[in-house]
Amino acid sequence: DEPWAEIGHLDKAAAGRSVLVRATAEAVYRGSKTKNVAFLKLRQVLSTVQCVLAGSAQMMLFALSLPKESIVVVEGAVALLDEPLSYTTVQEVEIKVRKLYCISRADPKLPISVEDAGRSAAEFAKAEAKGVPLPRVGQETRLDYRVIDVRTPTGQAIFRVQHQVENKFREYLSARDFIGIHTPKLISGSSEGGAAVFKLEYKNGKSACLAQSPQLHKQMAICGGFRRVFEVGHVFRAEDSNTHRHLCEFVGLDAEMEIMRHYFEVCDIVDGLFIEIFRHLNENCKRELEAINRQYPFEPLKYLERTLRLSYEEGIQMLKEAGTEIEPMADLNTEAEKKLGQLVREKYDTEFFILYRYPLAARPFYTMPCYENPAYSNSFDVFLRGEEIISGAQRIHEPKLLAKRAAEHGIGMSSIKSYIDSFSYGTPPHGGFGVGLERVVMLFCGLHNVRLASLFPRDPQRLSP
Ligand code: AMO
Repeated sequence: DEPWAEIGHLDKAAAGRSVLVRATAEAVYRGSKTKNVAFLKLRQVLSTVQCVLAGSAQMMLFALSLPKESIVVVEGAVALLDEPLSYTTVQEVEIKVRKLYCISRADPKLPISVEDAGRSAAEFAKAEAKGVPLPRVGQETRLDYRVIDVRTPTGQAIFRVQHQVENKFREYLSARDFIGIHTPKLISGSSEGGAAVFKLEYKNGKSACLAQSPQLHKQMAICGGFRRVFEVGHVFRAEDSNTHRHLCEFVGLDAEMEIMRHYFEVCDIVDGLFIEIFRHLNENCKRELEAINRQYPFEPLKYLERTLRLSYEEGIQMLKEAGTEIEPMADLNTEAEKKLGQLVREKYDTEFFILYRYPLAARPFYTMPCYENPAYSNSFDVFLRGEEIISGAQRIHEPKLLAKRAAEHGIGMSSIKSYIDSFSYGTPPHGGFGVGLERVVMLFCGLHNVRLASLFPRDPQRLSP
């Protein structure tokens, strides 16, 4: 029999059982009514349980000397409680401790406390109103001590949600004949055009770039005959963007597929995939979403069973009618995106939609122009609560046009020659999309900063921990 018990599995049915639990000592209290009793609150992930120490004065003193966040092992019996507890997640039972061991003693002076890092704005306000303000830990300090910061219920919950999004992405696409691939992150030139690229020294006098996306190689996988591919991989952007939604390194969920008739086939995949992700999170991550909601309150995402598709022109029209000044053939700025998100929500009751047929000038060089009107393109962005989470498009698969477009964007032929040449050997029409994983988690969970959804975020100021 496996002697180790998990706190999350302790319930009424476990009463009477002998258990061995390894967990974090979140807090120790001296009994207030009875003198010879101490209580130890143990934590694993999102679950906490009360342990009672009675009988041995030596064990009680030892418990009371344990610094918070130490790792302990308790051996004891699960006992039914007369009244449910409110300060632990396991409420119906407690553990009557027979033996207590300390496996790893935490520094008694922790740089930040888990409790402080996990407080909500409402808690701070309430304490302040009472005249006993609570210590505030700034975001940068929290990120400096990320291994403590992510022990909060919110921290644990966010990365479980992230894991589910990633898993669903793989699962949904695998079930539709996509195969997972891995493209190089060390590449010879920029993959998205533009200057936002990390350059580094390679071997033999060559210089290299960190891939800004798997764009070129995921398309080359289509040239390689794979028909439908996806990748979950790191993406590097050297943009000097100090905003709530830009990271210098993030996780890209990318897909690329043959198109049989129309690039809306790519939108259909995005549509089905995300409806499935949202359904899954709402049904299977209730505990995680509740934990996040306690610290950062948010409303459940409003979305339709079939995702709203709005043309860029319709979007512009809505913005104009609402009095927003807008350049019709330029890309939307952050403010306009937010505003459009709000207008769409009011009109269509959804916070998730696809905006398609962008002006060609606003898109990367590899984007297929619209056949009927080449000032536009076969492309789309997807918005969640007024912010972009996905870009996608049909790609140019005709090498001469591709080379011409690259030149127009000022992209040197030398670094992308093998990419352009790939389209000369027989390539089906194709398209795809790229998702920012941290953005999806941030926006679905109503978080105010993408750094909260990145385990060890990298931004222009931060390269550590
Ligand atoms: P794009 O550059 O729009 O498109 O990136 C795709 C998605 O990645 C996320 N994202 C970011 N997330 C965090 N920090 C950043 N600095 C950042 N930049 C982008 C966004 C965005 O929608 N090759 C194309 C995709 C394609 O057409 O297949 C591309 O990279 O969620």
